[in-house]
Amino acid sequence: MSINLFDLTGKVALITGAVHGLGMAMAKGLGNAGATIVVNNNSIEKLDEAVAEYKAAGLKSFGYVFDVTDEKSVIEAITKIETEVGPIDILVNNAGIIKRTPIVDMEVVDFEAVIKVDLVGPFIVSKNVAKGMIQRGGGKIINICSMMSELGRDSVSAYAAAKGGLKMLTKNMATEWAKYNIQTNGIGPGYFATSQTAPIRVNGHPFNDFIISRTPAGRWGNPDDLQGAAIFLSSKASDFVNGHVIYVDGGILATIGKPSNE
Ligand code: GCO
Ligand code: CA
Repeated sequence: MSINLFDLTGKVALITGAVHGLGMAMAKGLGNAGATIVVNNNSIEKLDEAVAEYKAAGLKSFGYVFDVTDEKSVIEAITKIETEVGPIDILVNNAGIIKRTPIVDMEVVDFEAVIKVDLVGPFIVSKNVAKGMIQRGGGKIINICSMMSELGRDSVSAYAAAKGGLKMLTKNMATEWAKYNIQTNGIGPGYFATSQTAPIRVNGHPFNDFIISRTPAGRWGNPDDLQGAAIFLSSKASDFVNGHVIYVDGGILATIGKPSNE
C-alpha cells in the first residue's frame, strides 16, 4: 500500500476569482490532484466561460456569482456551496485587483478599492469559511500574496500595502486557527506571464528585460509553476505547516540583483 500525501480526492476547494491567470492555473492543479473546484466571480459571463474551461479539462467544477467584499453575499454563497457541492475543505483567497498610479496622483477611493478587494476580501471570506472548518475539525486556507508583500515598486502603493497586510493576516489566521487543525499559509508569486502583467511585459516594455535580469531563473513564471505549492499547501503534506508564505519567484527574493552590464 502506498500513501499519497498530496492526494486531494473528495476535497472541495473554493478558489476565489479563479476565472483566468494564476487562479485558474492553481485551481486546475488542485483539480488534477483530485479536488472539486468551486470558483466565483462578480459577473456570470466570465464565470460560465471559466467553468466550461474547467469541464473541458475534465475537472469537476462549479461556479457561483458573488463579490468577496460583500459579507452578506459571501455568507449566502458559502451556505449554498456547502449544501450543493459539499463542505469547503480548501479555501484559496486569490481574487485581487491592482491599480498602477504614483502615490501623489492616487485618489483615496482608488487606494481604498484595492485594499478592499485584496485585503478585506480575504478577511471576509476566510472568517466565514473558517467557522465551518472549526466545527468540522480542520481545513486549509491559502492567501495569495505577492512580491509586493516584501518589496515596494513605483506606482503600486495600494497593492503593496494590501499584499503586505495579507502576509500579516496570514500569520494572524495561523495564530488563531492552528489549534483547530486549520493550516493557513500564503503563496507569493514572483513575476508571471499573465494578463495582469501584460501592460508591463509586452510590446517592448522596458520592465520585461528588467524582470528577466532581476530573476535568477532568468525568465517570467509560467502560471503552471504555481501548482506544486498550491497542492502542497492544500494537502496532508502540509498538516504542520502554519503561517508561512512560499515565494514561487525564480529566486527574486534571494538576491539583491546585479548591475545590468554584468
Ligand atoms: C506590478 C506588481 C504586480 C506583480 C506581482 C508580483 O508591478 O504591477 O508588482 O503586478 O506582478 O504581484 O508578485
Ligand atoms: Ca468532502
